[in-house]
Amino acid sequence: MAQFQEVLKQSALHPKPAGLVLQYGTSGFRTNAKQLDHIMFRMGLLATLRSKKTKATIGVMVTASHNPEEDNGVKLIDPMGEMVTQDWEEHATQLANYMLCNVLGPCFAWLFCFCSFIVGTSSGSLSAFLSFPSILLDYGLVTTPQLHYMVCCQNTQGKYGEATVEGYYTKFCQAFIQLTKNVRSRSHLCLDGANGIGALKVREMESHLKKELQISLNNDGSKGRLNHQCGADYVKVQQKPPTGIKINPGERCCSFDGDADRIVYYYTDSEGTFHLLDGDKMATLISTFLKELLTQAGLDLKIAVVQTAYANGSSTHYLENTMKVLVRCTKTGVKHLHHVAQEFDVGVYFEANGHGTVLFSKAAEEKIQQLAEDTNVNDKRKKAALLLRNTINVINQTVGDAISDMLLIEAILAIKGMTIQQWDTIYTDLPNRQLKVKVADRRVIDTTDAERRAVTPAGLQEAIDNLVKKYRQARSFVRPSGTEDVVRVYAEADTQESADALAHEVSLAVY
Ligand code: NG1
Ligand code: ZN
Repeated sequence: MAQFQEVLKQSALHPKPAGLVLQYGTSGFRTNAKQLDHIMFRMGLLATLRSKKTKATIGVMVTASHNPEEDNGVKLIDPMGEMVTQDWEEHATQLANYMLCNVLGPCFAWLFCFCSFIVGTSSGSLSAFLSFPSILLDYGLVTTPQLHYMVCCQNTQGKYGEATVEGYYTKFCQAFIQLTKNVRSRSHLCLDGANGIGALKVREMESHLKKELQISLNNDGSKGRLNHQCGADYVKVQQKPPTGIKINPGERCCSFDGDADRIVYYYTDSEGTFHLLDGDKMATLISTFLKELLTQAGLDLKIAVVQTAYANGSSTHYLENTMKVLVRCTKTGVKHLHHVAQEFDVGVYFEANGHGTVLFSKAAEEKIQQLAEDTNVNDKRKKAALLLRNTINVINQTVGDAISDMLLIEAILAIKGMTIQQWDTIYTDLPNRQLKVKVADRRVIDTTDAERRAVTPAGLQEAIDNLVKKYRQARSFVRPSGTEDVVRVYAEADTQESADALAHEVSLAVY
């Protein structure tokens, strides 16, 4: 009971603002940083309980991700580095909004025994967690995917890698160097770090790359504001390059988001036209590469690409009809994509916004490993198996990771001798537009069919269907955001004018 009193005393130092109700959304709690103090403290408690339940080390990541500097967020990471399960999202919401003694009273006798969690932040303070007896390690400033990696390493006794930032760089950079060791010409990459933690970490990592990848770093946090007119979300949604960066025609560029779990590529052509290569283009390049290697290796493994409703229709068409790859669509939020990708030997998943990775089943990894070590196979199969093995090692399988994705894409382009323009022409995106609509209560919109159709309010879907019919190759859907108080509208059509007009008309139907 003394422990219970102590926690209540500590909790009183982090009071919940009266009337404030927050929900654990698509990726944890997200709101203005000033409103999050009590949430931070309570997430320390929840991490302790989750550790107790899973008998493993849990992660707590503090990050504003792609949102503006004044925002912040916090989320839990489960033992294998994946997002916390859905039933615990409910517990998180309860714990955030109710009186602590009502929620936690019964479980206090055993609360802090045999449990541990680790914390990391992409910018905010971690002080709310440091008084917890269950805290194992404070990693300080790390990217979100680095903390996911640490959790997995902690719980697999180092089998996935060493649970340090150095260990992270060593694992992924060594794999990159191995993967590209027979490739001669290497060009240079222009990187926008969104003034976030990713820039800092790329700088730290550079010596491990041994000059095998030349990166010029912009928006490294020395001047600009986090995610302000830069970063992956800005580039993707605005469909233009970050402001203030000089980009030479044809130059290969990429942008991270503020916590480096998203990445998008782009270039401008000789006429100054901007070309975006988003998560869909990355999923296509990666799955094509992997499928070719699996064929060359003679391995019969089932590969699939997992997307969301935001995936460009052209990408889905190309993957299904030209590449003959199985495509699955899930609800928005990487936890959903991750889950479906686990059903396959090789599951490539990406949100269009550039958040994604590749998962390999245990059986697939073992088959690849066996073939790579087999002395009786021909050179072609062996070479493919070795490339596959190094590809597995360059990928952060715990979560979408801008740094690891960048190394993977750079390696694939180098191995294939492909320019960003050649990659871009694999298929042509349908023009599209994303809008945000502010409504009184976004929760009145309920969706089905992986968020592609609205069930409520009555008549909304019918109105959208009628608008879509007016345009060619058109598609549109609406859904309430899980991270912002807005409804998102997406539209695509045969021309940019049509996509813009459709998105506008659908947003009027949402009011
Ligand atoms: P919401 O706000 O639920 O649309 C956004 C992104 C998600 C995901 C989360 C978490 C879009 C359309 N939505 O979710 O894909 O990345 O943020 O960061 O990009
Ligand atoms: Zn992010």
